[in-house]
Amino acid sequence: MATSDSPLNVPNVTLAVARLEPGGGGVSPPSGTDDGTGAEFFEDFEGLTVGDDITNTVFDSGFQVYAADDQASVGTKSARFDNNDGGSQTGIQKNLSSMLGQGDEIWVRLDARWQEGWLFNNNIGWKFMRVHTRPVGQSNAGYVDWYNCGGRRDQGLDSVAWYHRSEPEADYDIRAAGSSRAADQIIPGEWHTYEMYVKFDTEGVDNGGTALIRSWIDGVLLEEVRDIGTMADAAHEVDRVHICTFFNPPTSAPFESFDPVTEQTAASAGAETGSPQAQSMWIDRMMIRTNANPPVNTDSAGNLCIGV
Ligand SMILES: [Ca+2]
Repeated sequence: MATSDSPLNVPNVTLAVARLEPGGGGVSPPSGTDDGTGAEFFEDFEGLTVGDDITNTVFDSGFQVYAADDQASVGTKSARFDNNDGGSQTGIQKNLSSMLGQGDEIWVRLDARWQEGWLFNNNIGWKFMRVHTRPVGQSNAGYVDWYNCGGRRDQGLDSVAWYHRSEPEADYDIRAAGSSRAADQIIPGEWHTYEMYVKFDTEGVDNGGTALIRSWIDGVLLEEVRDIGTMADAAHEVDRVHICTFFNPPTSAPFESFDPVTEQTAASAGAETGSPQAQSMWIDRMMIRTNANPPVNTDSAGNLCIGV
């Protein structure tokens, strides 16, 4: 099904991520599937016309996201995200049908495949999954994020493959995980299943609140963040999800890309303004659930999740 990605046709590469060690969380994927019944959002892209820009049809906003049949995790179609060299605006926004608030929960699950030879923007990272919070009816109070990146030097983090960030937390706390076991990797050129869960509160469960962030790859728990808030104010609301949104280029040198083949950074002209190069990625089988219609599966630690 998958074919080589020209012109950046290089062997499969790896981007290391950390997983919880055995005993620290789930170590096997959940069983069963979720057909999307009652889900806030589910799209397998099979009913779409190849080539159509779907940023304002399937989704509510975005840039250069198309129905495609050159890759798919299930069926024959997916959504392809095309990034220009130096581009900073690809990605999509999906609005929720009703606002979430304190105590509510959201799960965002999708299959994703990065083109072989994909380069991440170093230093600031790349916004893989985001959930947006705001004061009621106003513009912005920050996002809860899953970033993929090569590092974040302004935070003293090198060779960091992914991290979670909670902007609503006043200190912009960052949870980072460095390279780990070879088996625990994001692999460009292959489809894998990624999921993020957020429970919304002003304090984490370890600090007297109920806020939690969890993430999974292929149904295996990567991290559980227990000690930071996910809302700045209990009266705020959660209105939308962003997927694979723009790179937010660094504002000062060094302008670098992160090469997952070598896990090294390099000077990159494109990284000064956005994507380090022209490159594409695909998503499929995207689902959003909330506590109004929660998932039916659990991981091996008993955590509710949409699953694989
Ligand atoms: Ca599909």
